[in-house]
Amino acid sequence: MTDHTQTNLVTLTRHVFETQRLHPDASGDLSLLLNAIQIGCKFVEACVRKARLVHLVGLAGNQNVQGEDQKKLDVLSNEMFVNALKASGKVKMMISEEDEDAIIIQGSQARYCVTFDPLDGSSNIDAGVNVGTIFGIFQLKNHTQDAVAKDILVKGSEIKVAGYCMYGSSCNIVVTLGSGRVDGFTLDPALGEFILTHPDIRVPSRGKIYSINEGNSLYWDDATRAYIESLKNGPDGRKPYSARYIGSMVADVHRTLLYGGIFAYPADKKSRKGKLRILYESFPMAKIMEDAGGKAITGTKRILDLVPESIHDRCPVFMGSADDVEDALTSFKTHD
Ligand code: AHM
Ligand code: MG
Repeated sequence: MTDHTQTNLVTLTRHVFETQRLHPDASGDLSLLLNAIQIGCKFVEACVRKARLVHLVGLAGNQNVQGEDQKKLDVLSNEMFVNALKASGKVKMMISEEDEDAIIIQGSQARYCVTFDPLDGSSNIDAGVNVGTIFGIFQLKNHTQDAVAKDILVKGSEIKVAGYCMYGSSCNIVVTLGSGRVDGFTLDPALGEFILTHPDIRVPSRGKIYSINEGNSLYWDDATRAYIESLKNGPDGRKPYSARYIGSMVADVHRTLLYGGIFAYPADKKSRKGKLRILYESFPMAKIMEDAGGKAITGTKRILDLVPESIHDRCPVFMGSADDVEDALTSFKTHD
């Protein structure tokens, strides 16, 4: 909890406004979008905390004891983000993991598309394991006409703002506003504000932890298998790496960002493009990792150089400490 003798608090809102002031020509639109996202995150955090108590866990379509329809937490979270973003008046298109089609605001003169996964890792929720929200903000090239879904099929390096919120033992937002700096904020429940607790996060250049679903190893390609084997055998005379895998991308990436090492969801014989979705999982996390001094690749290519073929397209992911990701890249070059 915030030290209440400390009166010069840097809240997320203050940080966003201070960053905006560094750009005198900024319209303030991004600040309004981030405000909407922040409200969405506070709402989801409150729901996640009380999910078991108010019967929010379980499947959508169920009825509670009063015979009322229950909404699954990811449905509720999605509605919250869509409504908050719409109400900001600054979004022209939204791409959500929960919606098959792009959500287009007809007649909007806004310039931005927000991509998000409202509740990532939701299969973990019933066990009280960390879940998260992932988001990216892109500026659309053509904002005078109504948007169409293909307007967002752009290179990852076009992403302006990227972030995630982790609902864990504390609630943390980590965000890059595009200037190559990543900051982390912790929700003070008493104030209802995100307070800057992790300024200018830099991922260590090398780590000691690898994070991958090893249950899929039967289906891995030779490059992935050789690389993970090398970590277990103590690469280059170093100690063998430790394995950590939560199965919630936000939590696995958060730990990788703070402690270093590598997080991977590779392509395999079952999932030729891996599992993670480019627009609202891989791109925002790759942007954060790079801005914090790390790297993010598919195995062979930089993730932020990809252009998705469809709004829910997927890509393989290896991200984390620069030296660790370089080693993965070398394995892919060797096993080409
Ligand atoms: P989801 O968007 O359906 O929650 O799936 C994405 C999640 C990621 O958070 C996590 O990295 C991955 O799925 C785990 O998948 P697996 O259970 O196959 O290891
Ligand atoms: Mg997801």
